Amino acid sequence: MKPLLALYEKDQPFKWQQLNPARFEHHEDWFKAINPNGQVPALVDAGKVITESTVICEYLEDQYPTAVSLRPADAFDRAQMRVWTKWVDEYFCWCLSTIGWERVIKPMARALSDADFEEHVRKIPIPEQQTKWRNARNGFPQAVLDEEMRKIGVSFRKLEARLAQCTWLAGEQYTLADICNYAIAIDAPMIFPELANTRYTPHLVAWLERMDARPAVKRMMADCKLEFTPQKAAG
Ligand SMILES: N[C@@H](CCC(=O)N[C@@H](CS)C(=O)NCC(=O)O)C(=O)O
Repeated sequence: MKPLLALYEKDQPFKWQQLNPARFEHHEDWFKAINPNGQVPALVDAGKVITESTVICEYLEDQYPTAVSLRPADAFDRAQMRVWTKWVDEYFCWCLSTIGWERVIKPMARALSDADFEEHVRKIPIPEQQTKWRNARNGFPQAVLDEEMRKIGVSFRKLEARLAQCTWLAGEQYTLADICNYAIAIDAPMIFPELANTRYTPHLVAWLERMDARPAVKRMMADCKLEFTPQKAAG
């Protein structure tokens, strides 16, 4: 979702393909020839491959300096933007991801026979991801799930505190920090109503509504019909 949002905000033409994790499409050889990690997203631009969702967003900003700039010109504001993109990549996305894997990948993996599952896992190029698939199939320990839920609560409160101070995460300009965090926090009030709601996190809820209302976000949602977002997974 992050690169798609950046592409729509910058109004750049592109072709896209959604891969289905239930069919392990991202571990097929044709896709591993594009991204040897066997993970989405990957961007192919002028025959070159760019991976890592936040890096792709920065690349789009560098390569296509359109009238819509998703990075502040001011060095301090730009640093704030990167603090927030780093935080979502290193902390926020991981706790949400574990809950998503528990709720969606686990049943998906359990639907396969032991032999079929192991055959798919053998095609996963990153050993840590192989372990994650196996852990998901076994079910994450309750202590791990509890800790991840605690971190999700910490994350929502952190976003709430920031958004009580500024309109957007990097300050007064809409930036990649908003795109990268929205891609993870979207639907938080629906999926975690006890942690994200108008009473406890009103500024977070208002920011999500501001994001939902952006014309580029609406166009992206209408055109792309995302079926495998972490939010849908977690929900
Ligand atoms: N750090 C990478 C993470 C990519 C990632 O975790 N992709 C997930 C989907 S959101 C994936 O392809 N998972 C499948 C797998 O690892 O088997 C990024 O931000 O692009």
